[in-house]
Amino acid sequence: MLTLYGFSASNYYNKVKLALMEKGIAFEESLRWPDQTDGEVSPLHKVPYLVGEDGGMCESQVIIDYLEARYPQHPLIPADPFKAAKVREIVTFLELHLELVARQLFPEAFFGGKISDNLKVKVREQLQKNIPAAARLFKFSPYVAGDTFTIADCAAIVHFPLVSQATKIIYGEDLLAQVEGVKPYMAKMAENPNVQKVRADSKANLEQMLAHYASKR
Ligand SMILES: N[C@@H](CCC(=O)N[C@@H](CS)C(=O)NCC(=O)O)C(=O)O
Repeated sequence: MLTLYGFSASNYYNKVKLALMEKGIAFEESLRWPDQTDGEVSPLHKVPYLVGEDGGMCESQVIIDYLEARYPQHPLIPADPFKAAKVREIVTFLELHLELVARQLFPEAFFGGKISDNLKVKVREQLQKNIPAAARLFKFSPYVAGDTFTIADCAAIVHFPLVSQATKIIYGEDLLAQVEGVKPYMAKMAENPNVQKVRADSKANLEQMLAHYASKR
């Protein structure tokens, strides 16, 4: 049996959880806050990490690539190498160029901290460049990478709302709203029962997460 470690309010945790559910792989969840993680499996104490009969590993994309190779049922990455690359390209844009940039706003947007005005300006400039660039890759037909549900959807579904919320809180404007198609895409994805389950679990975990982080300050 596979065990997914982390917490349900984490977007990266939910990216892997959604992939496991969509692939129909049996797994159990075990709650771990970053300070409770196993440094042998997740040396930077980040979540998610996965442990199964083969061993343990961290980094959501590494985990998903492992799951695809190990459990070929219900593929979430196309078999064709070029199409697979195009799916992974979207994941990289979502994470490296959108989520990781917007993440710098999270301490103030979500955790009651303060970030400098300088950083806010810098992040806004980067997002204003990166969002339209990423948007050139998005298909929304109806899935983010084309006509099939892929790992790019597992990433988009969990990362889009955070980029929207963080920029709305910090700048008073959802910088992702400029991308035509995000809203109807998210509405369509919300029809998926696995997405609904992940969202409900995330919501239920949110207050617990805020309390946990507040107790560490
Ligand atoms: N690149 C990592 C990012 C994971 C990540 O940033 N996880 C956050 C929760 S959403 C975390 O564990 N943060 C705690 C920390 O960095 O100490 C992945 O894809 O798994």
